[in-house]
Amino acid sequence: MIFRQLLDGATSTYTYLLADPSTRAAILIDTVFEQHLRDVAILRELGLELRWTLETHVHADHVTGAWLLREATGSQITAPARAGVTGADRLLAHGDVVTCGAVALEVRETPGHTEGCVSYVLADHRMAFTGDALLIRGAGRTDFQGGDAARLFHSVREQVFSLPSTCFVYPGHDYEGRTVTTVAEERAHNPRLGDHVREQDFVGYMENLGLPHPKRMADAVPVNLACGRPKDPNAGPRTPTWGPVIRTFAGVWEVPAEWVFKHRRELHVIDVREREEVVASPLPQLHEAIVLPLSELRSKLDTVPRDRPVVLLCPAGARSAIAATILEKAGVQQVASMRGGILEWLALGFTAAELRTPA
Ligand SMILES: N[C@@H](CCC(=O)N[C@@H](CS)C(=O)NCC(=O)O)C(=O)O
Ligand SMILES: [Fe+2]
Repeated sequence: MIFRQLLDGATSTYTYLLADPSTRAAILIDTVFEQHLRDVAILRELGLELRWTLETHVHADHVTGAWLLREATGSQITAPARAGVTGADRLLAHGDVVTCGAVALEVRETPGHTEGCVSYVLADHRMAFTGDALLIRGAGRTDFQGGDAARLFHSVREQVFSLPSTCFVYPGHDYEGRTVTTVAEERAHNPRLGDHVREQDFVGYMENLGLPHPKRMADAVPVNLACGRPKDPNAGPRTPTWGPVIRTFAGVWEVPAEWVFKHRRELHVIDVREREEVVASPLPQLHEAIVLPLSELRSKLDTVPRDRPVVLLCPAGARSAIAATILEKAGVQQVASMRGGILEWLALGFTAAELRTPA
């Protein structure tokens, strides 16, 4: 199985990617709206087709990326049946199985953090995704959205701690950067829910957490109840439309050399090689390209034209990637690095002169 654990640092939320290596079909568990382009990038770079998005619950601290991903990839939105959401393609109840090629996830209702929480367990019981029911050495709070400490106690004991002791447990969040635990570890060492803790101790513990409500709760919950569909349908991180621009998992906007060639007269092309390199290099200067070396870029930001999209290039597309990031941070709206660089340009059979604009 292909497996990735992805982090949204702003909310300490984990998103899990599971995919079948032979059919390339993929599942994402608990996506984050703001991480849309990251999720699309990892799917593209690993050659995966997103089949399902899964939620462990209606989140109170962040907005799900499920709706954006369905728009972008045609994936199907699932949600726990008891979560009360509208707009899902499939509602999941206890005992249901979500399959995706050879990957199968069993649905276990684990209410208590919220009324509609579920956990997902791999069919061979090697991994469980517990959302905020069981956290590493902790448990999700139980003070809103139908939360109930006694129910959570039974959910974890009966649905998670009954799994094999070696089963890996992947939580929905970790606020200390811990990534994974096991059933045995939590049974032995979880201070709230370990085998040594009685139900009334857990309830007393949870009633006295005294946490402020999540900062984004009032905005996030209604949107999550609509599967992440924002009130403004154009909101959210989207792929630009000025060209076939993609955001890589490395976080760089890129366009293909072939497209740059065809559209070169509608762009500003900037060569970020050093000046002496442009003169001495066996790689020719593309004639209409502006030479603005990477080492000068930060101090000459105001010389970068902004009236057309800006495409950056260098020998292989490495330095131009950094340059694109610098310009993006400087507020240039339409900017991308040319994938593969001048080497790719030449490999495609284009010559240096072809960037010349006819007089
Ligand atoms: N400071 C965070 C709070 C996040 C929060 O309350 N997280 C919930 C999960 S949605 C939780 O159960 N936290 C457990 C804990 O902090 O012990 C925010 O404002 O978003
Ligand atoms: Fe939560």
